Amino acid sequence: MTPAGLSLDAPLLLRQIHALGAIGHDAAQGGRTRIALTDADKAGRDQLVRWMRELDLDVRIDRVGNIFGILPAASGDGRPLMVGSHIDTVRNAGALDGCYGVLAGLAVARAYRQAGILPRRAIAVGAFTNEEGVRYQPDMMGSLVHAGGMAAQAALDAIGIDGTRLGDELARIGYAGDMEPGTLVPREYIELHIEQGPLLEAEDRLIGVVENLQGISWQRVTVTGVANHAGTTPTRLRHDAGYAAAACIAYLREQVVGAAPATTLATTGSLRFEPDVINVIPRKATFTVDLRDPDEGRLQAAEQRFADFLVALAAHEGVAIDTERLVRFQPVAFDPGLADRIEAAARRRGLPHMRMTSGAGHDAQMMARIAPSAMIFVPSREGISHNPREHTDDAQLILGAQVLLDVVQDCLAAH
Ligand code: HGY
Ligand code: MN
Ligand code: MN
Repeated sequence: MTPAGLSLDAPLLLRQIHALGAIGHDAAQGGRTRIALTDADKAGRDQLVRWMRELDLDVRIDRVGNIFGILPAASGDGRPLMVGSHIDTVRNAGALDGCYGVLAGLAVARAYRQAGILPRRAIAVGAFTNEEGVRYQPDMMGSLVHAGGMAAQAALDAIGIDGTRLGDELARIGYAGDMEPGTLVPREYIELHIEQGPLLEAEDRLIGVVENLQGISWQRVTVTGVANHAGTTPTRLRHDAGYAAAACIAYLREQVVGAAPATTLATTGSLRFEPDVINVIPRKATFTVDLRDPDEGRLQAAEQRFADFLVALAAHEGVAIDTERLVRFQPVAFDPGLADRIEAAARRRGLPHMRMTSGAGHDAQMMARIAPSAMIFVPSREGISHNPREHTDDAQLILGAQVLLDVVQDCLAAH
């Protein structure tokens, strides 16, 4: 039992994780897909709101569809403590990314309800819109707007990779709320999340005390060459957009990542050729570049090296290369005091833990702009995520949620 006699309903937390994971599930692929503002995302949102109402939380929805379930304070009007994450997913995702943190937040609120007590300050459980940024960029969009880093109107006017307008889709699924984003300014924000990487498992730790989060640079690159016959066009006369794209991907791995400290990461997750026909030299290649590094200087150096390479490649291959910046977030340091509370909670429970950097982007990096924020990680089996094989043992999930409840109570006891 935790200090104030609050206890988590662990079986219900696990049932809700599985139930939410079943929404948008594709048995053939093995995962679930609830891309932001699709019907599947709506179904997930509807289920979350039902669970919030079952706990008699005050459900508030803001203009960009961020959902908050608020457990009121026993008295007084101190700023709320906020926990949360996201419930939108990438394509064919695991069941835990984001969802675990939101549902563990509900479990924290439920612990108070089941004990028949109210917290000293209100507890807000947040589910932010479009954390994944798959359909509409940037990622972490809902929390970015909440934190004042993007105007609500700009988010509503964002055009997706499918040509839809975010605000239209939000209205279509019935989550165009009326609360002004950023209305809820928490005194602290704590996000529980799976690590999505291999470190905790490799180090045989159960809790990650996340001190910082690496910088993220997303861009879309468009190469325009000349379509031509695959059988009649000598190599020296080609302006092959497909080859140029492949050269970029190879350069990123060999020269940008290979020549940099081990911390720089480069990923091309999306690549499209036109006309995408076996015997036609591609006239166009459109691909994405995701660069990350915990150090801002190294991230800038990686961006610059790649930009210089594109200029030289365009000249050498006789193609045009255009880039469009989609996302750029600097590395973020979380609140040392909150990190200390997380570490103390893990230590009190005798849980092996370690301090670490987050490789993935999270809503906490946006909330850190307006409130002391920190994250708690639990292990991911084989470090796998953004993949149906994403897995964390039930016992590990429960321990993480208990640490979250401990930290919440610790914060509420202090302020
Ligand atoms: O891209 C990320 O790191 C996060 O999953 N949106
Ligand atoms: Mn996530
Ligand atoms: Mn994710």
